[in-house]
Amino acid sequence: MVLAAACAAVCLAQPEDPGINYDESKVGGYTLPDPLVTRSGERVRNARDWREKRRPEILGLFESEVYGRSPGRPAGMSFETTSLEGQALGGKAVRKEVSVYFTGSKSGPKMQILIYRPRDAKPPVPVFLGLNFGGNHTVHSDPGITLSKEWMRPGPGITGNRATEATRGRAAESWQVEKILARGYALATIYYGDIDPDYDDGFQNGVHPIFYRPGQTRPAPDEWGSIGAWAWGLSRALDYLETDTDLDARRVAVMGHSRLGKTALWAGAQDERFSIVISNNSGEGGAALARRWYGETVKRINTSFPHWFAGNFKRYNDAVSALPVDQHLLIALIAPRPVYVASAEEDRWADPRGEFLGALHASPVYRLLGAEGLPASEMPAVNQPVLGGVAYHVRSGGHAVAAFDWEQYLAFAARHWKRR
Ligand code: GTR
Repeated sequence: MVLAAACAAVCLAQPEDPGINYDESKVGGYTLPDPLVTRSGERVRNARDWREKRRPEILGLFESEVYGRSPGRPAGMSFETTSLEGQALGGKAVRKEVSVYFTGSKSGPKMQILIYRPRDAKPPVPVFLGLNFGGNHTVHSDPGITLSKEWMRPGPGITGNRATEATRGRAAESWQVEKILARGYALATIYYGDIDPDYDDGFQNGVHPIFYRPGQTRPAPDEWGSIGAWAWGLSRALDYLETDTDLDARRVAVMGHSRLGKTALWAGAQDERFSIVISNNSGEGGAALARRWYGETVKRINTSFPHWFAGNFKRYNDAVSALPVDQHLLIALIAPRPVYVASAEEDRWADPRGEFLGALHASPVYRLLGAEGLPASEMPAVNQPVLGGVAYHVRSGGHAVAAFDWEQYLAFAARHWKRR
């Protein structure tokens, strides 16, 4: 699988790396920034203080120090339905493909959204939205999905950095399209490389150059990296969903795995139109606390993937305690909207306990806003989800999206969407 391959390159070297710790007794002490105290020491006493003072402060810090500032919606952006099939998946689904032309020009950067919705569900249908790693054609073996022609990382079934038919349906396990449809929900998905190919090219390809000022050749140190761009793409997809009367743009769950789990959190933190946010094994730079010395570190992620974060984030490589935020505050930015953080037991690189603590320490903000936090104070047993306004589970097995994960996400969404 693409994910396993991506991890293999980096993760195999871990045991020899003295900067990487897997011993819980060596994690050491750390002090987290208090979600309910501003930088100037003012206590956040109510929803209004949070909204007007602390939330903008935290959001601004994540922008300038971690992911970088992103632009808004380009004025000329346009949408085009490129295919529509009313009897897809043996008659169970309507399948649609939509091109999003970011600048309005068909020859400029664009992304292709693949949408399945249950044919027998009454519109408007709630949506799960997520970026995929290998092209839209990998999420199901359906021969009607257009094969991606975009750049792909070398691997099985990839020839000259382009996908071949051999990769069709390869990620079906991770997407569980039939399960989503059976619940009465739609799935909308986009190949993340449409937005920004995932390699360090100094931000020459992808969407960054659209926004360069005259003479600018790369983002400034406080401007978006690739995670910022992918999250921006999710918001542009939501712009489209708002125009599609078969879909309910007020009930969109943004979901992502691993680097795309980091992306889902950042998208949900910035764009309050997302109704639910789901982070699957997002690890460092996602739900896991950066200050915990366990598994991947800030320095390591910035070294392996120099293009993911804002340039400024590298200043914390050897000074993580100087970060004015930590990842619980990213989750807190999603409050009071429901958020689900999921770990996998063997995914130590992502620090399951650190992910749990990220969810736990975001919870005071949920409670301040009158929502339910995480209904647990200790990490739950394996395969025992805890579901509140903040939800968490640690699944048995490794770094992946499994059917078990989807079952929890679907139940979580049903529970929250029913209440509205
Ligand atoms: C790893 C990276 C993780 C995680 C993962 C993935 O190599 O160190 O932070 O994002 O890749 O996205 O598969």
